[in-house]
Amino acid sequence: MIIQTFTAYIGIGSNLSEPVEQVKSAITELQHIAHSNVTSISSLYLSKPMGPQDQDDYINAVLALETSLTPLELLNALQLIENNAGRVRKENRWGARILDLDIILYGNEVINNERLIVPHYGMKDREFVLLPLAEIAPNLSLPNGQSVKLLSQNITINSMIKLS
Ligand code: A4P
Ligand code: MG
Repeated sequence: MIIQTFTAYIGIGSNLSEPVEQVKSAITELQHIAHSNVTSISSLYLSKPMGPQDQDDYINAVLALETSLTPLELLNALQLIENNAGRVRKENRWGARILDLDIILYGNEVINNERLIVPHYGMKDREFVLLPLAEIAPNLSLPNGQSVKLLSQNITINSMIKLS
């Protein structure tokens, strides 16, 4: 039997409880997701909060995962990691969080259902997604053909700093 695999790109964000450590341990957890292999990891980036400004700066990163999980199975795995990190879901949109794991892209798929919108709805407007993504996948295009590198070159950087 041939098992189909997809390259998914996962956005990682944290601005609470030692965010650098949160992002590093999330990367370790992502390396342990079943039926999946992490194939590249971006640098960590220090970014200004998008949304309410009365919260700390974020640490963001993006990684690539070869996976044979379906998109919803992958989302379940990500939400389990978020919950284990102590994430409490609050009503306040774009508020502070210990760990946020988003599916940025899943192969060339376009997904739009109750639980999942892929490509991630905000990816094209977020320097903290586009720059780390272009770092690890400079030749990548979105399902609609747009170049990630071009998008990353045209986004406002908002004083984001590449850490390591
Ligand atoms: N969901 C739909 N599509 C996806 C997807 N592609 N990946 C659903 C992951 N989840 C997806 O998510 C709410 C629901 O979205 C999930 O149950 C899933 O079914 P959530 O993580 O509970 O909520 P959220 O992340 O607080 O909501 P939202 O609006 O997605 O937040 P954002 O847009 O991710 O923004 N500033 C900086 N500098 N860096 C950041 O990382 N992050 C946010 C959060 C705000 N400001 C930031 C950053
Ligand atoms: Mg999220």
